[in-house]
Amino acid sequence: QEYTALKLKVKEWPESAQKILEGKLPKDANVYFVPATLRPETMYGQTCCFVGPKIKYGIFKVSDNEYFFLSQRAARNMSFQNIFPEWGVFPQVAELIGSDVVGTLINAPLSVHTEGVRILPMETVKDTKGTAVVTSVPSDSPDDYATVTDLAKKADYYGIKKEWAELEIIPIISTPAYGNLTAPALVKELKIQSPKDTKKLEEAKEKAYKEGFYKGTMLIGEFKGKPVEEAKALVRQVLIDSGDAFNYAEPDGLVMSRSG
Ligand code: ZZB
Repeated sequence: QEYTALKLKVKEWPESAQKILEGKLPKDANVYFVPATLRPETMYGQTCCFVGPKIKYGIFKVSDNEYFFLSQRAARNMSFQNIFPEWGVFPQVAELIGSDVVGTLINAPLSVHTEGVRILPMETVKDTKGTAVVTSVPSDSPDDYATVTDLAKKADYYGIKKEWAELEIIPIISTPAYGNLTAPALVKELKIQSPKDTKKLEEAKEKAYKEGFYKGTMLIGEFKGKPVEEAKALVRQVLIDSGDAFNYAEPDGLVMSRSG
């Protein structure tokens, strides 16, 4: 699986993370949350970024002033893809769980929300896929739309500020079947009630991928008017050229289980 790994720079940590990180990072360090995405063309619509509240994460040193926040498993994989300076080495400077970093303010490259977006909890993040950090595009990802809806409804229960889950969802891609907001349209059509409707969400995701990729047209950005099929690689290249992203290949299950 070939992902685009995005670099979301931390602007402000919550107190819970500050306590843990005290003395562990140089003063001028830039720390990035690193979600892995298959949809770089949707990055204009990022409204937040998810971590699994109970998942274990690390902060890993990439260079003197660059640090990545992701799962240890992803750091290890990246160390064999020339993402860290030394082959197979991924120096860890801190360990946290997702709930420690909920509320972190980060900068999301290309997002219309230039004031920054928040790290929020998502129960369905898998520890075994990508980087276990997931950037949220509720306009085009049914899982993301179901989750932000739920977070806003139960903000107190999740220990977040309601407005963190309510950043405006703007149209990014138009499709013949679902209009300008594919994910909300599918969530409605399939009567998805919560992020726990996993079967229906799986179906919605498949439909959104297919319709978006083969029939979608960009409504925003440098490649506005182009088909998604073309724009995907172009947006990815823009992000890579600006230093905001890099390629990350996920080893397949077979390789993983053979190597332990
Ligand atoms: C932004 C985005 C925008 C995504 C979209 C999807 C969509 P797949 O297809 O199952 O391989 N993702 C990445 N890592 C994880 C994880 N550890 N746990 C849960 N979800 C994860 O899934 C790849 C997509 O699932 C990734 O692409 C990421 O969300 C999420 F408009 O990034 B995506 C129709 C989907 N639309």
